Amino acid sequence: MVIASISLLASFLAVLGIAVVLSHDDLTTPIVAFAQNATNTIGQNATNATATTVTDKVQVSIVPGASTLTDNAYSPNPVEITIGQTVVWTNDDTAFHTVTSGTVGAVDAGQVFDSGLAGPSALTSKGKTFEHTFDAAGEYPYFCILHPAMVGTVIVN
Ligand SMILES: [Cu+2]
Repeated sequence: MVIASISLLASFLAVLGIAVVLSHDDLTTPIVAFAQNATNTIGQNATNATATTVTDKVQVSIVPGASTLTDNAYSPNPVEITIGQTVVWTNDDTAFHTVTSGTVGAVDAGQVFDSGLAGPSALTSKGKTFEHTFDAAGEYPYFCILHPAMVGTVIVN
């Protein structure tokens, strides 16, 4: 009953903004809380660093029904970026597509970048992504191997 009364009194004083230290053990509580805040701050900084990286990525969608579209199959098109940025293509269609550098039938097609017809970067189904980082200025035409009418351009400034 006495302990309960002390707790009640402490609560009442706490409301008034008066700190009451009931025992030595209570002194450790604020120290632990401070340590947790420090950890959280470090964690948030790490998250911010990741967020900065994300802004260096520019999204391009392979739109639904892309197979029968031409220069509207990739959106936006053209996509304009700056040197060092990464274009991330996402297949938002249900069909299999590619993102292949160059022009249809050119000997150097696919040499700069190519999501390909097999392997982990292949845009075989909806939701799959392929990315390429551009380190030199210029205009980069690209197309879909499976639907050669699908064409796009990346402009790197
Ligand atoms: Cu295609």
